[in-house]
Amino acid sequence: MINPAVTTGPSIGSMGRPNDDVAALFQEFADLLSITGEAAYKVRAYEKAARAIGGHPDDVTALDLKGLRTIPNVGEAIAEKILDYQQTGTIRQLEALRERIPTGVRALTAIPTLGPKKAMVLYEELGISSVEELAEAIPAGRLTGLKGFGAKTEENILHGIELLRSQGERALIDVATELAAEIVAELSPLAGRCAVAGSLRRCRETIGDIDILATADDSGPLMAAFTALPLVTEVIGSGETKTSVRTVKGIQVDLRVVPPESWGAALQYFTGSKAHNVRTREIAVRAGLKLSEYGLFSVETGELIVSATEEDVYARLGLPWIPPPLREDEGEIEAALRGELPRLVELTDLRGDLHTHTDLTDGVASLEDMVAAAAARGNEYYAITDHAPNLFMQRMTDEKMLAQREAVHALQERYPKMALLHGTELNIDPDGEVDWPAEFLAGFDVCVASVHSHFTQDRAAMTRRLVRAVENPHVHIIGHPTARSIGRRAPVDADWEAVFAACARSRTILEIDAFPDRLDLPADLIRHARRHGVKFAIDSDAHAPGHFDNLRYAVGTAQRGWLTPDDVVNTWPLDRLRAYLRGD
Ligand code: DGT
Ligand code: CA
Ligand code: CA
Ligand code: ZN
Repeated sequence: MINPAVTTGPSIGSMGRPNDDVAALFQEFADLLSITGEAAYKVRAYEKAARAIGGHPDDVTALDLKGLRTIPNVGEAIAEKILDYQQTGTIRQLEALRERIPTGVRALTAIPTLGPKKAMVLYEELGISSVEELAEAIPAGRLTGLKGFGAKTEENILHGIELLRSQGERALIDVATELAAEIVAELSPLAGRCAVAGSLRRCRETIGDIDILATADDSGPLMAAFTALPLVTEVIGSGETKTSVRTVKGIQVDLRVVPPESWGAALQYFTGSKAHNVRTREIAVRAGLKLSEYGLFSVETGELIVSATEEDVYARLGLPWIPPPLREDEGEIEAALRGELPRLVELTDLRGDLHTHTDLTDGVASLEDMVAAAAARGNEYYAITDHAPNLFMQRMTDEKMLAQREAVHALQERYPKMALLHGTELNIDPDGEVDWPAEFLAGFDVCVASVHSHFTQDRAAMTRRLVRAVENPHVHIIGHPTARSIGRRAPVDADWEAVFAACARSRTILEIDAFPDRLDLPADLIRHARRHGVKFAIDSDAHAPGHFDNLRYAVGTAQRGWLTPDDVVNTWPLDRLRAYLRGD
């Protein structure tokens, strides 16, 4: 579930790994420290440790003090806490903080636009300890006169509450994907066929519940195996065709079992979306047919016409098979009827990665390890883009950057099949300026520029800021353009029409950042930008080799944005990419 008090931010990894559990505890520790007003550097130290632990290849619950100290960003104090966890299953200082800060205050920090300090003020001054109370207190004028809470702040908080409510209790896509894969693996040996349907198959950015479909002549053994899975915490309901459970992650999972001959129709039905299915059913009705999860039937005779595969079902409706990410009734039926469905970009189309980090800044792996992992994935090119100096906590200097460039050039000799590009991730300041003068920027092969601060500027200021960065001739790519953090921070407010027009004019690329809590640009804005002729980069923004696996979520997002390989610059051969970056 998306609960900012307990998620591990950008390092959410595979479910149930001990490192992820420990990382989650340190992230929670950091969140709680920041609520108590602890110094920012200390909070960040725990956040960095959480990321490092989440990205560490070895099980941290099996390491001794010496082993723990080899993890980047893990010092004496943090290593001791991990040892504490090994012995007691928790961290004493964390338990103490949990006792001091009511869960209600932690719930307040779930509002994307409300920082921890302000949440604590609301609790201490007004006794507000739930989102509902706060939602009532603002219109009732209870915050009026409270120091640090002007009209603009109140408006921001109300907007944040709205955002929180509209998201509801939805899971991030990586958590849902890994949970679903585990369940499918467990059930497959007992089923004829078994696969994921619903919003997860459509690659939606967040998942309400997981839908799994299986075939069997007798559903009994499958249902029994499903409810007996160790990760099931509660059986919500169980019948012959459908069983619903809640899992350790709080996520609901629905299993539906149909006869083998209904597979295609059932998969089509339970993949949805509802809006898409309404359209396919209408088409069936007009042809004298009835479409249900059991098949496509003749209305007149009741005879089953097809249902074995999805392709059969679509074909009988006069349609080509439609890729699940397009099934939202947003023009895919019309495009299919015209024979104009896009050839969607796929993971295997990607030839390189244009936004990655190392432990020179906040990454947790060395340059050598990141490059080796990138080569092992078969990349044809790979850009190293560590943070620029204006993100002060990263302590970047010109000297460090130039030394890294030398190291990259030296490393190139070992990788004849992968071109190494030396780049940076610049910070777009409130006026749209970036770190470093033009001469220094000119030395990079690729410059990503991103918003990392001042997220709440008004629309006019934010638009000016982004357009200025887009028009900077040294900026090639805008990183995570809306700067949203799903469940934590709202997207920045900008006139996207103006930003996309500027990107098209100046041939500035927009990123689709693969972190499951970013997925930024979001799919609707991707489609919008594409209509302007903008190009995109599908980037991992990896801070550890494990993060390369997130790329598939960015590909899913790109597919929901209707992108073809031609729209995505890192599917291009390096020559074409370089020419585009140069502006030829
Ligand atoms: P979610 O779970 O909120 O992320 O979104 P979905 O799309 O997975 O929705 P869900 O789990 O309620 O249902 C899964 C699919 O099953 C849905 O996409 C289409 C199909 N479905 C469920 N209920 C209905 C219904 O009442 N009518 C139609 N046509 N389809 C339905
Ligand atoms: Ca669902
Ligand atoms: Ca469902
Ligand atoms: Zn960034």
